[in-house]
Amino acid sequence: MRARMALQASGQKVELREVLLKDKPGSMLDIDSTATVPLLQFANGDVIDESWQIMLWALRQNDPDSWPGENEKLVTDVEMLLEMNDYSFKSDLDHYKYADRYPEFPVEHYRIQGEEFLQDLEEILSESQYLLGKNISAADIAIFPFIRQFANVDKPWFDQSPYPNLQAWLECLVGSSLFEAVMLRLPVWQEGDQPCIYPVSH
Ligand SMILES: N[C@@H](CCC(=O)N[C@@H](CS)C(=O)NCC(=O)O)C(=O)O
Repeated sequence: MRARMALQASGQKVELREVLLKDKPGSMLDIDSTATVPLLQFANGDVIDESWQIMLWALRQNDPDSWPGENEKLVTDVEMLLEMNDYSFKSDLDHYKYADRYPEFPVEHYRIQGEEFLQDLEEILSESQYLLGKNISAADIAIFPFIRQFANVDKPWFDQSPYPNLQAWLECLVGSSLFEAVMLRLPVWQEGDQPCIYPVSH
């Protein structure tokens, strides 16, 4: 999702192959043993298998909205938030989402663990409209899909939770045209298909 949004924002075109995680194509397994999505392969065979690195690559080609632009300080700031999101919150989110697979604790236990990150974000967003200031940046784009998943586990709970700034931030990003554009469902890729160029030109 975050990689697609960066491609969409930068207008950087790639051939997009939608895959089913439970039925990954052999050609995908051949190029990268981690076999996670997203995966970007270049014509020379180089591969990027981290979504944040794909975002950076796209934005370094073209960054009309100055998400990190050429600003290395901003890149470091995004990376600090992403580290919390990707290495700690993501695991809390998985436990909360699939609490029935982790019956050692009730679902509320996993929610409380995830809330630590929600509290950090709420604090930031009580002082600025977006995570790195008054303008949207790659940090917002990279993190909000995970907060959206967390919120959707129990939306009535999230809507009454003590995080009003986070709620408003999420609503704004989920309602954005950028998010709407990447939610477009594409058919699963099959060998021999016509290339699907993404982002789609209008
Ligand atoms: N570090 C990777 C993690 C990506 C990741 O975990 N992707 C999940 C789907 S959202 C995946 O491909 N899982 C492999 C599987 O379920 O087989 C990134 O952010 O690019």
